[in-house]
Amino acid sequence: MHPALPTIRTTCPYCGVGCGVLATPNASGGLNIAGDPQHPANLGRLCVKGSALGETLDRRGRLLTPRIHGRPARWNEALDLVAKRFSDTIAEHGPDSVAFYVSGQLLTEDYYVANKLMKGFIGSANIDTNSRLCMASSVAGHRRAFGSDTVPGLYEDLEQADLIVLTGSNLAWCHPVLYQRIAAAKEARPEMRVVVIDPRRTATCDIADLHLALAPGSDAVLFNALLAEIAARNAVDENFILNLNGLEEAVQAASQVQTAATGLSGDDIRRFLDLWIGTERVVTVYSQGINQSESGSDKVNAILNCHLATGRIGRAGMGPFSVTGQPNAMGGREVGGLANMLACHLDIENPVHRNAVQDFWQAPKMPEKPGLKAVDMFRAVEDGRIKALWIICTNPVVSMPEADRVARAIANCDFVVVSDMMAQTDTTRLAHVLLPATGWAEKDGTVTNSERRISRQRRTLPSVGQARDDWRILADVAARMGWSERFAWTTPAEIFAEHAALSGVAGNLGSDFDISDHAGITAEAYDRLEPFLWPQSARKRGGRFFAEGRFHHPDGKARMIAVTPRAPQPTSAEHSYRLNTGRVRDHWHTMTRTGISPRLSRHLAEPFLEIHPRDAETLGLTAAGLARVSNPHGASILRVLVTDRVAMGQPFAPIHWTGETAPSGRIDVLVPAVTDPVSGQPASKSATVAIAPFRPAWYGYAISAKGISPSCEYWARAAIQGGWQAELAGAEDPECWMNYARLLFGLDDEPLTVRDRAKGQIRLAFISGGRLQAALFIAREPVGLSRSHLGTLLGETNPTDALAGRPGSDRPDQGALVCACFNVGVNLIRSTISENRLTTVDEVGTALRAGTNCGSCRPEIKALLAGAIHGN
Ligand SMILES: Nc1nc2c(c(=O)[nH]1)N[C@H]1C(S)=C(S)[C@@H](COP(=O)(O)OP(=O)(O)OC[C@H]3O[C@@H](n4cnc5c(=O)[nH]c(N)nc54)[C@H](O)[C@@H]3O)O[C@H]1N2
Ligand SMILES: Nc1nc2c(c(=O)[nH]1)N[C@H]1C(S)=C(S)[C@@H](COP(=O)(O)OP(=O)(O)OC[C@H]3O[C@@H](n4cnc5c(=O)[nH]c(N)nc54)[C@H](O)[C@@H]3O)O[C@H]1N2
Ligand code: SF4
Ligand SMILES: [Mo]
Repeated sequence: MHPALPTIRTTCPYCGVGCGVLATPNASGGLNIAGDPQHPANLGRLCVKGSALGETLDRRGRLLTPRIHGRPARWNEALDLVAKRFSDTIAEHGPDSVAFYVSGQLLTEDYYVANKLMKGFIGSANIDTNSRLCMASSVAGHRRAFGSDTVPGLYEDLEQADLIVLTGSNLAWCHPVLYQRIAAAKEARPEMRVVVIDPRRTATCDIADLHLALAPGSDAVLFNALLAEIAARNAVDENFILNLNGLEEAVQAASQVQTAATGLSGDDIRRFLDLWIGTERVVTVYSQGINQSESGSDKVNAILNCHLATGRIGRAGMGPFSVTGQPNAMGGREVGGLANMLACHLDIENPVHRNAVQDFWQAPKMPEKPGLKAVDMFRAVEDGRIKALWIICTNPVVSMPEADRVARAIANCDFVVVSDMMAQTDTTRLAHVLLPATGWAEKDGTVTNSERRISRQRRTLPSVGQARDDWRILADVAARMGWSERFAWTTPAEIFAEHAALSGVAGNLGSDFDISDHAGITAEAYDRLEPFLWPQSARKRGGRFFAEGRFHHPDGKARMIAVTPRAPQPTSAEHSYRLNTGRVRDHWHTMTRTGISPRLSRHLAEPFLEIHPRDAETLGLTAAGLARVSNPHGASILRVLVTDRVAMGQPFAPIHWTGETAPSGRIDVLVPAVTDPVSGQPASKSATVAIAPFRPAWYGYAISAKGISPSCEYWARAAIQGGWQAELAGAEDPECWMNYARLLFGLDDEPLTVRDRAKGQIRLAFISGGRLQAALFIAREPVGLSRSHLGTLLGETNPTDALAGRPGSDRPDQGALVCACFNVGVNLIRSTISENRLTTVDEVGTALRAGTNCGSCRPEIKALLAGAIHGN
């Protein structure tokens, strides 16, 4: 062990829970990771993604130098070129001919600089962010209701509530530490109730007393029914409603709803209404099942309406709660990183606000109107209105709706700059100039989590190659465009101090976001900065908002919005399935980081389609076979996963696979760019599609210690211990399997080949120095091999084993991985449960350790327990 390298307190770079992480540099140049017991968000807990951070810090795949048209370049050359092309384009076509597309994963300091450069100096509001795909409807809903983008509550409300409603949120997988906090609170106070509203039966339903599998898109109907019932039962808070406008109109609109549209039984709806209305301390948590909709803002307001009418907001254990997805979605909103915001929650269209920010920045010009929102921005790229585009910290070729169209638009743009930490992504591939950014462990700054808590992210490792911090790259370009004095910071601390000072100006104009206590922060104080809740100013420090009924509209009142629910785009005879999309437990978005970790890749290793057994039967789909999903926008091929977790007609597919990991699994090629008219957020969860079996001539499974470069209709690659695996399927047999395998693995050697002509199976193994280097298994049916076993054979010395493709008697097949921390598979858990007649998750933990570290797999273990049948 390295002697006494100090532990550094930092923050997890994944979800919006914003867990504190203890990172200790180790002798091998990496980090040992633990939860920070002192951080208020997680109190020492981490989920599996956070725990595996140490496995994702590899140099492999990193972008090490700037590149111009693919060739390595020097920083000066690259920065000069970016500045010149942006300046020339602006000079010739005006400021609105350029755009930045940035990310809720940037640090506040990076984001601040990007926003200042575009809005204050270039003089356009064409800066938008992947938060448009994520939080825009919540922002719009908050601003309509409260007059500001304010999250009223705190995480501790989740523990203090008597009822938690989770709608459009798979908290168990997407905000695991908050889920665990709720699960622990419920265990301590079993009278606490949890309702999950989701068309799908997710892992989150594990703690639900009631699961409402409503019809997709019908949330506003349900919450309107709730508002109407609140009014009918006189459950409004007579004092609080004095602080509201629009109550009558909202109730009037709500009373029109027909609850049949939810597809729920009258009994279930009544239970929900009784519970909600009868429980004072209620928190309604919502996320992408609400936001990502063609009427997401209305859905948000339908929820806010109920909390406003009952005055259940801003007090202990109650309130609406938009849980943010990305680590700094909130910080991005605070700096004004969306095209329709200014800075510090000020309004771009308000001349007083605009002038105040312009004075503060000493900016030459400011846009008077909002810029282009993400979908419109890429349309403008497509039709040539935007001629220079800078994409930072996001992968739109994968994550934007109509992704193929977005890819074409970027490919045809005159000048595209991409800043990323990784060399090869679907988006970096299209860059004219590629700029290497430092990653999580290498950068200093701040992030804001879902409860408005600002935490330091601290540098824990030296930067890789020539990578530079995003704020510095932006400031260097700004300087080259002629604004060096206004972009002259030398540290993130100085940027934070400026941001905090500007927030004081905003606070004087009535903004909720005011952290002016930190305006003059020194480098030392910034180094020591403890996690704190905003606001932090002479006016207000931390705490909840709105309990006293004062809001940020000019008259100080909140607005209830009359909501007329809208159904999603109808399905048609040809495209009769509604495709739901979302996340899996162990991967993050486009997997550029989590995809490196074998541990995180074992839970779900390929893109899949969850489909109801009756639909599968109708369509002739078989479990573990492949399905082709298509509509006029594009087509995907996905592995079939037959399950009644989804309802008939409502298949689900994950968003994570890319051209790098499974080119036929990119799901956003199918999602139409239909957006919410208020927020501009795309409806990412309701594409209409046709589904048919994809029947390849052959199925394959490959493992290799080096690379695998498949060429066939379907493939999905994943990291395994000591190398890679790939699932394959092809429409036609190649002429020679040996040549195919050589190309696949980039090996010239003679493989050991075993054929079973009767079954049509072929197995080829490349052995070198007595060790297994690579193997390919081909069959006419989906290859029925033990992946968990084969995945451990690379480098092993017994090739017969490799060709057998199943565990020897001394090595039981673990099956799909459930507990990623202790490597425990589904088969072992099942057999241990039945042999020992285990009945609780804790008993499984005692027997196998599964579920005892990060706890992310506890809902799945519970489901296995529920499915276990103990004989007498
Ligand atoms: N493991 C993991 N965690 C993550 C991320 C990740 O990539 N991986 N990403 C982070 C980010 S950026 C975000 S934004 C969050 C997202 O967190 P979530 O919003 O919780 O995640 P999703 O899986 O996108 O969608 C949530 C649920 O919405 C449901 N849904 C679909 N349509 C409807 C509907 O009409 N009504 C209702 N009520 N529900 C519906 C889906 O079935 C799904 O279960 O997760 C964050 N955390
Ligand atoms: N159908 C469908 N589509 C969706 C969604 C859905 O639920 N359904 N969800 C949407 C949502 S909520 C979101 S948030 C988006 C997410 O989609 P994206 O933002 O496109 O996904 P990421 O993989 O997080 O992209 C981050 C990129 O930044 C790079 N990176 C990481 N750290 C840094 C850094 O410090 N600096 C720089 N410069 N680069 C860095 C990573 O390597 C990666 O390439 O997807 C959206 N798309
Ligand atoms: S819940 Fe997991 S992914 Fe989210 S911040 Fe905490 S450790 Fe990171
Ligand atoms: Mo997100």
